[in-house]
Amino acid sequence: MTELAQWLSQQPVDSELGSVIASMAAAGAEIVDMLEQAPIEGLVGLVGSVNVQGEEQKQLDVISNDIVLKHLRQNPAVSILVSEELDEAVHMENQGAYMVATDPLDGSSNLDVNVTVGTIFSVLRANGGLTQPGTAQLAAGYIAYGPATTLVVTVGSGVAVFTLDKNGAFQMTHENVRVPEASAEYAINTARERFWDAATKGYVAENVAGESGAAGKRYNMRWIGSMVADVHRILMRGGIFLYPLDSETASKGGRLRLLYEANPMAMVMEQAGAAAITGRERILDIVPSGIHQRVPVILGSSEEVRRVEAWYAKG
Ligand code: AHM
Ligand code: MG
Repeated sequence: MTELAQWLSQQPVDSELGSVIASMAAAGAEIVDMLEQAPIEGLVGLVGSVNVQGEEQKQLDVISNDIVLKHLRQNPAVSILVSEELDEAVHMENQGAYMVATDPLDGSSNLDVNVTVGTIFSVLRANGGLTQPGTAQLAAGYIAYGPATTLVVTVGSGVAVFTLDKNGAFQMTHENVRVPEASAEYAINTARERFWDAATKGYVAENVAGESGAAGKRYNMRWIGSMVADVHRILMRGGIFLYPLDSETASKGGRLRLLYEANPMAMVMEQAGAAAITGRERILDIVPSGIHQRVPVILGSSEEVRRVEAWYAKG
């Protein structure tokens, strides 16, 4: 088996960039230790504060953020941290070459029901400024805390998957993962149908129509409501995930955040042969207007993403 450190040493990345990925992996191992004990320790529910996004923070969101911050502070290669849980970017007292953008605990509304959640991360050059497009990412990935703890990472040459073993080491369990181009599974929060635009309504209606619809095949709907879990399913067996711009999220630009949700997932998808768009443009091409910017997200199997894109092109 190939351990993460060994794999990193074989990748076209310098040892400092490799160390940033190793720090995120170490933070993930500590977060899952904490999550496994959280119900016993009584670490559930809200902390009583609201983050910059106007969302209530859970205790575990705050603790996970602290764990990531601790690991990155210990790494002299990292000089800037952008986090979903922190209003402002953290500038460390070093000249480290790298910046990390992270959602330390995505899907935390699922924690009280023991559903897979995860840590998402994006690594960029620190000297490129806070608002670099996703194409500038040097590495990206996520750690999914499910039945197994899974690290998914790309450094721009394919996607590798590692599983945390009992000794605390990440062992490679899939190399060069490819998302199937065709799929018959879609993921969208259908309770929001009344807010959808014509393209989303048209695409989903075709899927619901099954064999008699324009797609000519029967679809299944799978929605976990935890982006890491939904994206991981798509990475491993194909499918499409949609959180489109709708009439309710339009004023904010969308639901999901560009720097630490959409961009890292888009890089993983593209590196696995899949696609990621807003409906009208490639996610990785967007130049952010702010560190907490939101965007529509449509990602997954390329045939399905192209179908949605065709719907957007109609109007
Ligand atoms: P979070 O970062 O506050 O956890 O929000 C992100 C989550 C995603 O994991 C998930 O895809 C989406 O929000 C679910 O949104 P909704 O509750 O509107 O269905
Ligand atoms: Mg999130």
